[in-house]
Amino acid sequence: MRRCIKLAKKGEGRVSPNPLVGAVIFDDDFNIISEGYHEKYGENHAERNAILKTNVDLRGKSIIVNLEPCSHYGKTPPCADLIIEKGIKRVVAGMLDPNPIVSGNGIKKLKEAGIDVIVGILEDECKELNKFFLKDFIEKKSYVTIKTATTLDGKIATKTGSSKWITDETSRLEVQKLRNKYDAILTSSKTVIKDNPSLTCRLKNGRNPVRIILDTNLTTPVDSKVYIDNAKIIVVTGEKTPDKKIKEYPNHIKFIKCKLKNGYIDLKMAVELIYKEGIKSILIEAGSMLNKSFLEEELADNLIQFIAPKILGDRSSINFVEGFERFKISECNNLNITSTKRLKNDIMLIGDFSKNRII
Ligand code: AOF
Ligand code: ZN
Repeated sequence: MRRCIKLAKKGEGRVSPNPLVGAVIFDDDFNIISEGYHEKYGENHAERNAILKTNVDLRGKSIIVNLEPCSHYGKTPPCADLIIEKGIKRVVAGMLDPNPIVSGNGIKKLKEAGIDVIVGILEDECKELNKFFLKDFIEKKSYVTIKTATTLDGKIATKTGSSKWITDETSRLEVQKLRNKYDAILTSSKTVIKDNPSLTCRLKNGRNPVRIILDTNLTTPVDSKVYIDNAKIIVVTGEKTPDKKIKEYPNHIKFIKCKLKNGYIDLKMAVELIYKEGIKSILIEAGSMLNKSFLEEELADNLIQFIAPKILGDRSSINFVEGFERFKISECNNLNITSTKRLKNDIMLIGDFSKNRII
């Protein structure tokens, strides 16, 4: 199953809104006969790729896959049918498919054909792998992650705005990998004005995510780097923003008008509108105010914090979340840590916000 998960990850950034799936076929002595993964949206599923890659007679063999094989005619015929047709005798699946047209039906079909089926191997890891897909099918919402890079004392910049660089180059490479994985990166007009980031993915063979800018009154310069046309760009603006002002921007930008709340974009509504654009996962790369608003409204599922072994210690420097008035520890936003990774000199901490946990 770990091998399946590893294979599945090769499809990151390429298969959305479909799941990440890997499949391995093996014999009774656990020799691997073939393997495959879902490589690209709309193309063959993992099981089909693994099966079609080999000329070996698969009768009596076993297949392991991190998601229940499908039972429906979609862009390709059902994987369950192909497994049956090839005479495979055992199927091991990591988890059931949350997609209602499949959920349980794939397993049923296989069992009815006399195949030995086992479900739920490394289930938590399989769910973690496909958390965007689960969020989509279970809650009909985009999966939201806040990414930040801080000192040990939680600072993202000095009071004069100096922030280059808090984390080292290995951490910054991880950020590029994240950009390759999420459907979209979201930031604020404030960050665009202050840092003029490009928010592209600069990995070799990487792909650019959709870039989303929240710009209540359209104050970002029309020639900001983020507006350069090599990926889809969405600007969420206030419902009263005049069309005349929108027309000043490059016309490849998609504008979405959104209700305001206390003078700013209503984040709950913005996230719903973004989901309607087909975006299933959002990586927030912004500053302390937007981070705070996402926490306040409990709209974030996940936090990825790169922590550098530096202490700034200045009271006026900028925290990665700012603006709460809280008096009790019981008022904190709590996280369940899902992983910690030591990078060169930094730590990458990943956690789910407890309130929004779907796994
Ligand atoms: C995948 N890749 O390896 C598996 C999937 O639109 P379709 O026809 O490609 O079907 C997508 C559905 O198929 C998806 O929502 C999931 O329920 C099921 N399994 N999908 O894209 C795969 N095994
Ligand atoms: Zn399938």
